[in-house]
Amino acid sequence: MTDATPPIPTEPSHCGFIALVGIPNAGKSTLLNAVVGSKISIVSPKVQTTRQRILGIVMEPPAQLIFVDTPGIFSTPKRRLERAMVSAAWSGANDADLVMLLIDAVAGFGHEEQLMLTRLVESGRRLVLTINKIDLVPRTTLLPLIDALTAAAEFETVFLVSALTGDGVSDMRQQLARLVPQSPYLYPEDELSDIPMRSLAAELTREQLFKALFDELPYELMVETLKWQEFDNGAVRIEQEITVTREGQRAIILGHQGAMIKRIGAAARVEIAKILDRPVHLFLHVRVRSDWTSSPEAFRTMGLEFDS
Ligand SMILES: Nc1nc2c(ncn2[C@@H]2O[C@H](COP(=O)(O)OP(=O)(O)OP(=O)(O)O)[C@@H](O)[C@H]2O)c(=O)[nH]1
Ligand SMILES: [Mg+2]
Repeated sequence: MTDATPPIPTEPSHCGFIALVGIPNAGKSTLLNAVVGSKISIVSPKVQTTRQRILGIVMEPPAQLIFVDTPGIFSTPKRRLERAMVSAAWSGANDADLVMLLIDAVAGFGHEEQLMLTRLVESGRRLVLTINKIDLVPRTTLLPLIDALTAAAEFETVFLVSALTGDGVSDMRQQLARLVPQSPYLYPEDELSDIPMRSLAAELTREQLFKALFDELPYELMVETLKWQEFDNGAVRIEQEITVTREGQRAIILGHQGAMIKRIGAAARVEIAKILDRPVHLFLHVRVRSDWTSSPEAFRTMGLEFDS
């Protein structure tokens, strides 16, 4: 006869994908970084910053929350790149267990949000609502906004957050942990994202290009990490290529006597070194390729579908 001790009851684990969708600039990437607690996805005051789906993985035991940052959705994508981005956002939404509609409290519930919400309701996905940027509006404006949105669709819950200050973010994590389905964890517990370091490093350079150039930033710009060499002393040598479509854009990025590219490189190097936690030597080249936006290979590099 064995004297078996009864198994210790353990809580079943939960795990699910939560897609962050919203119009460009709603603060999806800022929120992703805030929930993960690390810079995974780049952010800028300009619209259409995020180009591909990026996962942010959060442990909230007994749940693992897999957030999916997506490009901003808008109803009139014209260029091939825009179409590919909007399409990547919709497929992020369609693959998720929960879709989080992110509404910018300042922008409110406008026409674009209405179109998006109609399509989300038609998709039959489970929806949660997040009003972001609450640091920018008086509290009294929030209630009518929530009323209008909850009248238009059924949301399982409503969050009020400021992704920038972090207000409401930890409460959001805890509540979402109860909403994702029962499932084993799908990623290792110490993983923060699925984005390869080479791609994140390229994204961090793209972020500095946004910051430095702002209004002069060419829309058709791509950054790619070409070489990555690790040395015994811990340092990393990274070579990246910035591709633009016209010579004039190249000149803007280089700046007078190369001053602009030097500044961008220095700032990007600091950001990349922060994430890698080791010394970084960064080398940037700018090339002109007038037709890169009609190259299927370039889209693949960016993680986008060419024929969207
Ligand atoms: N004041 C304030 N600003 C915010 C907040 N969240 C985001 N922002 C700002 O809004 C701008 C856009 O933020 P992003 O996170 O890049 O927005 P996004 O929705 O990812 O944009 P796309 O990738 O272009 O679709 C940035 O300037 C952020 O600093 C917030 O809670 N409060
Ligand atoms: Mg973004």
